[in-house]
Amino acid sequence: MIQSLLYPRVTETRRVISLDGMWKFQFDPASKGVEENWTKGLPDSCSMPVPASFCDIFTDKDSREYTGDFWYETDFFVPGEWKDNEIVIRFGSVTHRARVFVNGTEVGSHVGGFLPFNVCVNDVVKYNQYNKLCVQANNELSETMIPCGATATLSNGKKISQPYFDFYNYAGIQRPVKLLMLPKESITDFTVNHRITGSDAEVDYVVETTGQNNVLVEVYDKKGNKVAEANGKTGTIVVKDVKLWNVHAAYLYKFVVKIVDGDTVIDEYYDTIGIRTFEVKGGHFLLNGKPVYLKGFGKHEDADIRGRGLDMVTVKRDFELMKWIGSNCFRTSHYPYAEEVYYMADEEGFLVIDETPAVGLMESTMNFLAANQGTGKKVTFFEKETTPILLEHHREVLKDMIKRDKNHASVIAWSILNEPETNHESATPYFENLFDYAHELDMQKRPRTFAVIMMSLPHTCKCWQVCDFVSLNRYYGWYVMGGYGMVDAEAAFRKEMDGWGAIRGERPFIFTEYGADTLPSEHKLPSVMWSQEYQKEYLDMNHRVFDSYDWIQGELVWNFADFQTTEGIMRANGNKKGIFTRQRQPKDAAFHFKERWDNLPIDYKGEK
Ligand code: CKU
Repeated sequence: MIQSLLYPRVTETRRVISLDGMWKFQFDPASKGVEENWTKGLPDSCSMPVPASFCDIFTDKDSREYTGDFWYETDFFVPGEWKDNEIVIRFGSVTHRARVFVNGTEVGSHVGGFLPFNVCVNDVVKYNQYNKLCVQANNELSETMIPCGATATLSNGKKISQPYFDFYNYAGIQRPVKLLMLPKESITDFTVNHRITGSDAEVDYVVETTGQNNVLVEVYDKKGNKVAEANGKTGTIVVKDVKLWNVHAAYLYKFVVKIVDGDTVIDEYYDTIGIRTFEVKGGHFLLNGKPVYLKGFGKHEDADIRGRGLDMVTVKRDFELMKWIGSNCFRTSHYPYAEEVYYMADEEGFLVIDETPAVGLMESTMNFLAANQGTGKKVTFFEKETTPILLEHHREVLKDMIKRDKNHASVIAWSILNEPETNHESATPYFENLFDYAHELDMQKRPRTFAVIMMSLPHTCKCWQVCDFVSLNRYYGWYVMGGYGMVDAEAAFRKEMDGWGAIRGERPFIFTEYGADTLPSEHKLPSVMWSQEYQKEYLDMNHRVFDSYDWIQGELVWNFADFQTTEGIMRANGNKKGIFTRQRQPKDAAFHFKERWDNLPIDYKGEK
């Protein structure tokens, strides 16, 4: 079966059964599961909710920090009337690797922890009976997959994850698992691209199917009236008097795709799609041709106990908070989020910068030391023997992210890496390869960017030119020149911005990170770093700088909420740069942002 990333939907021809709930779970530190037939059932398991990260559920540290192979098991029933169809198990994500076994037979595998994959199980399932599903998962980090990291072994023989990134390496079956029944001849993909022509829209579309029969596309408005239709696997649909999708004013049409043979509907799929255009032009972001200033957050999928497991209560609360505070945008730092998040962004009219999990592509102190032990010489990150393998995997992930997310009106841009090493020219070909590929894959040709680390400056960064808009992560007043040194921080910040101003051409810039760790318990007059008062002073300084350059076209503060990281002297039980606490309550800075963002017009610094 062709790998389809379409979001599972029930229609006349399709069925979906959720497999979420309590599964069986077992660690496999010796990686002996396959050999010992765990593929048919786990010998000594405990129960485990799906979806969830397993880590914070346990009360002992060995389990929380567990690194290596671990297994999940459940039983699923396949209805007899599904015979002669395609039977598929669809994982929203398994972090970071998975091998899937049904009734003891391996039916598929996947590498990469943040995107969906399907396994086809027709040949191995028993109909009208329960079937056994076992998943061997693995959460070890390496330099040949994204996110990058290492796996070390402690003196007691246990493995430990060493992420080259600043978020906890949560793992498990973290997103929903679904059993699908699809017809043999089915729709595998569907792509749209919009053009506004006066009061109408032209929507170019491409449908992919597994067969030769004809395809129909129908568009319905909110009330359920058919407003347009077209015939054929590719074509253009004209939507008259179009209601455009807009910031906080989303309008979604229902697109229905059918494979037909005369009067018979062989397959039917639908999706909710907003019609809009988005481009970078003349130094501005233009949504439906009008300038829009980006206000919002870098986020994480992160919450108490469930870790990175999809939790719709948290997702909904986050959107309520993002609306309350007056934001209009977020970046899915540092990996593609669950599909449910993008559907909510479509509905709520939020702009999303969609990011791959390419974080940690940098000689951090940890991996730099390790690399040097072996070779005795310093290699830059993109000059390693393993770089081609990393690039291949990165391309695969980019392809699947764009394939999965390309039809969302909310998705306005692709962030292809976060804070990679860019000060050596050996990095440039790696970037060009991926940026070209993103354009090739995306029919809408969304603008492309990557988040530029503090050490990459106007005169040192060798890669910013590949961006359609440049995204800076900057911490003047926190990691450098913090506290009473704020006055110097502001001067240094302005100096850097003047440098960019001189070379940027027409490109707009945004900030994808700026922030200060802040403990909600700490107040101090006058301020000290970590106090709520300092967070406000830090933000005031940053905003003063942003407001004095008209080519700075957006501000996404780091971070929406406090989040879990690996323990260490730099982090007080996690990163505390949240504007909200991890429990999604406001710090003082939240009111500061509300005041600012409620008063910034949507076309702030737009053409007059
Ligand atoms: C954030 C050197 C800046 C690294 N950057 C990446 C992000 O993942 C971190 O959480 C900064 C921080 O708070 O340090």
